[in-house]
Amino acid sequence: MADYVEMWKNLGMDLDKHDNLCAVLPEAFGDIYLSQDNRPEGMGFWDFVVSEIHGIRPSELIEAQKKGQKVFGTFCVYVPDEVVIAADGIVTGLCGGSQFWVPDGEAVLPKSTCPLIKASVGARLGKTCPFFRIADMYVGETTCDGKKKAWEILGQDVPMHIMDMPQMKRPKDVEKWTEEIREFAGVVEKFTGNTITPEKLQKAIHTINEKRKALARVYEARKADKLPISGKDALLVMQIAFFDDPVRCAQMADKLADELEQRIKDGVSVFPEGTKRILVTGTPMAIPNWKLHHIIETSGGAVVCEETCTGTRYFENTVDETKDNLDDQYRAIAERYMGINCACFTPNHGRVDDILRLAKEYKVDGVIDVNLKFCCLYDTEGYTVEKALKEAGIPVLGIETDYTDADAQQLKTRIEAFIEMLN
Ligand code: BJ8
Repeated sequence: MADYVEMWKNLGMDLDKHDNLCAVLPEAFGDIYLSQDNRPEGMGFWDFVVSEIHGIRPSELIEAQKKGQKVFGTFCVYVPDEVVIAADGIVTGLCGGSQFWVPDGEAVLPKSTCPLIKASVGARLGKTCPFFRIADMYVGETTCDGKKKAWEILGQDVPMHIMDMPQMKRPKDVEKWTEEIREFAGVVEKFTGNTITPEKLQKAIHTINEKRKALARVYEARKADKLPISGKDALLVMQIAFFDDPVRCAQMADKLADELEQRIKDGVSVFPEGTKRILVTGTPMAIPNWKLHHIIETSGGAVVCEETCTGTRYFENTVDETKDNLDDQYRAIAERYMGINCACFTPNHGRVDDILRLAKEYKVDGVIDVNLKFCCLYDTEGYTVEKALKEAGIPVLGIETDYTDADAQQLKTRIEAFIEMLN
């Protein structure tokens, strides 16, 4: 990695602690990623982003700030990037995916909080992630109880806007979410000093739709009988999509998709024939949480799709681009986002339908339903998900895990047995 020490110092980071993180990440990435055979050449870009993860994009963001742009940090796929971009702002995803940040989160949160929340709070308060230092404003949402309370703590340290998520999907809830988006637009306009016009919003909607379509192409390639890309690599693309520049991200995902489509034509596969195809469902996997995918793909399985927020929930469905006034545009944005099926909604039949559909589309042999420890929402919904899968005759394994390696061996044993059973 190039020398970014001065930048990190100026961001008020804890350099000694941060050095420890920088020391372990390359080795982990080498073991998990670079050890894979026959990876697509197009992964070079995404590997490069990881190799410079706390340097290159943070310095781009700082340069943009110097030119007057504001950076908004988000934690959930319901927060509409389009609105921020229409006001010349920049969005960066902030969910923490490393155990490294958990102890600093546990200093202020109960241990029985989900690791994603603990890591996100810890990354800010421990001063060990440049993205958390750079963001001018955080945007939270009222999805789960743990997050709601975490916002109150983070809000003492950084400007914070919270979007009030509906908990149901009735027409009046879509109405409410439309209003919430309109209010968010007002906050963003005030914070950036820029006005959102229908033209600017239309352009922003198009930008994010293009990114969604490019990511969807990468996923489409994973439906092929011969898999042109591993699940680990596809997951990495998704994780980086949360914080990279959206236009560049779309270009690089399209380039990768071109290569994958060619690989399909050429019959190139990264897995031996007969490798069992696994759909992963459940809680999101923020970077650098590669644990489950690595275990599955070193246990005789291949992850062919993720029904998670670091998967299909992030890119499926686009916003209607034909609307030409703000009222209709906010409504169109609300409708697209309310189509995402997070376990925070009740009832949430749409998610079960999605899982059954994806299992068919990606021709899966089995499903692994993963829950981050202490996420009550996905844990509880696991009952309904697993029941529906069993009724459909699709083998399913429910697991619960966190960011530590303490259960890695035990998980490997269970996953190996599950894949063996699929044979
Ligand atoms: S749309 S999944 S990104 S809320 S933080 S709910 S794991 S206890 S992340 Fe999420 Fe938005 Fe839903 Fe997706 Fe559970 Fe943890 Fe809460 Fe979590």
